[in-house]
Amino acid sequence: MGVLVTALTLVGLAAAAAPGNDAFPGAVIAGASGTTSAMTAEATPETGEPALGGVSVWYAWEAPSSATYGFCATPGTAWNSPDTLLGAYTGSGVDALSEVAFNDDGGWDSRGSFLSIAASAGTTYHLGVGGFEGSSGPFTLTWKEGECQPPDTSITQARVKGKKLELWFEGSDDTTPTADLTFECRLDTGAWAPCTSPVLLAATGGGSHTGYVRATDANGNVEAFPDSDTRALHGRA
Ligand SMILES: [Ca+2]
Ligand SMILES: [Ca+2]
Repeated sequence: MGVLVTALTLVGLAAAAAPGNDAFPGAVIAGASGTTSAMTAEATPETGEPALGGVSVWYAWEAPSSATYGFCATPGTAWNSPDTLLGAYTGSGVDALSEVAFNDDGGWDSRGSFLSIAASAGTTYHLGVGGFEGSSGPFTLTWKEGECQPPDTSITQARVKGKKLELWFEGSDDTTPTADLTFECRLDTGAWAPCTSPVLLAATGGGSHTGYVRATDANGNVEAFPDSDTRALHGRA
């Protein structure tokens, strides 16, 4: 029994080692759009590879059409979330790549990496995800035609009106004009509903309540990390 437990432990340790797409060309991703979750922890550099903080993982993607495609490496909100780097390259070897685009900082807290490339149908692009100064951890890679960087909302003012929470907010985006953003709001775990600033969110009782606001841009990118404001509401309307 002791031997079996030891063997299982070793299997577990092996699974926590380098990601499966650590070495170029890594994992194949396909299609006009998609999303995949991955990890840069324990990733290693290869001789001659582009500067990706020494924690590179790789994806190979063949463009299904000639168009602009956006790629986004989005870290989560967990304690071990990385500050990602993202590069798009062409070429056949990890030490002979030509950079098409590169991004360090993007997104709501500048830890994500978002880029767009003018892709040619049938050309294979290599996407490398790394981390600033070796920062590593879990992230999500998404891609779609156009661009994939979600907008960012800021709650600029909040006011308690009895059992209601009134919020003023504004949004910004890399490509969509502020006036063309759409917003959704909710109170606590309620359903998202279209809203404009200022919004009045009604609670059924007093106590601590949290209002959330998220934006969607013209390319359908929904803010992943909504802004929120928590207030103690009064028991009476
Ligand atoms: Ca690597
Ligand atoms: Ca956008």
